[in-house]
Amino acid sequence: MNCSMSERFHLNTPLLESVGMSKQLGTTVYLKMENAQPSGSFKIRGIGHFCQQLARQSRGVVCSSGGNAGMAAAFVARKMGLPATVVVPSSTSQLVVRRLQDQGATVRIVGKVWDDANAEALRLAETEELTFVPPFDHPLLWEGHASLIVEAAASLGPGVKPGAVLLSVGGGGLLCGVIHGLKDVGWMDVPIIAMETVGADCFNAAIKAGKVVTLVDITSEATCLGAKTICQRAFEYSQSSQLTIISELVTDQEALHAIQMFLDEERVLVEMACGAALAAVYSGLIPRLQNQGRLPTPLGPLLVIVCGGSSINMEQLSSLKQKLRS
Ligand code: PLV
Repeated sequence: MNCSMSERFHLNTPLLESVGMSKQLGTTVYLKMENAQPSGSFKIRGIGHFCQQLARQSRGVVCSSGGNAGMAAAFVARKMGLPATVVVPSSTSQLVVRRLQDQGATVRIVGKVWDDANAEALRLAETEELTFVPPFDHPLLWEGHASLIVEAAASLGPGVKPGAVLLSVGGGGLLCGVIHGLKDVGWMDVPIIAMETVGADCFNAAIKAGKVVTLVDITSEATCLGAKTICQRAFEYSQSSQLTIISELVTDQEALHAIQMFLDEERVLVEMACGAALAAVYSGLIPRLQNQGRLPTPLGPLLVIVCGGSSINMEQLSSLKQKLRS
């Protein structure tokens, strides 16, 4: 049965306390479990909101994606009774292609990285008169993603404020949404730790260059972080004196180690894009930032956005272990 048009598509996700991570950091760590969303990641918040606003009269939607935005678009379109086309690059795993098809989407594989797929999705939107669903660069997406901070604040209860928020950055949509959410709940002074992997680091590269730059290539296995250019709004936020955004990188090996640790400790399997954020805890980055005076000591509770992701199963995990062994 289709959802009514006024209904939202995302769930209120649990906010769990991680005993293991809290012990490691010496402060309470809260996990916002976006992996539990019906599409497997936080993307459904923004994309659900976007489609409610813009796709009601649509002939169908087309989304360019590394995978998870497409999963959200496919899920939402199915609930709205609309056809969905998802254009992914060849770096997207077969596993995700299958999962997209299971959600009822038509999948097209175009180009090597997301930017190539995006060009094709824009072309299809134009020629086939479909609603283009962007994966990260749109104010309605950010408005939708903001709900995860509002929910986390409600779960923490009055008087509890995070010492920092930890998240992953691909094209910057999650970051922009989290900032909207921080504004909504009056937490603008909470530092944000924005994680990318080496080789999928367009945000870090922009900050270093002092302007938005386009990476030559994506060389990380965290392909869902693999936009070559950060969205303009995320870069602008990085330059704002009202916000503290700490941009840091981890290697693919560190992200992989993090997803294995998270599986062992929290019994939850997430993809590399999410591992990038988790690695900030497991690789010792947080105390290093404290030692450098970039995060306060002692640190208040850490809010970790467990962004999730569908590009992972036991087979994928083994193949990543093989690939990254060295
Ligand atoms: N993934 C986008 C962009 O890919 C996509 O098309 O699915 N965590 C997960 C699990 C993700 O899938 C993504 C983005 C991010 C984090 C980063 O979010 P963003 O792009 O809003 O910064 C190229």
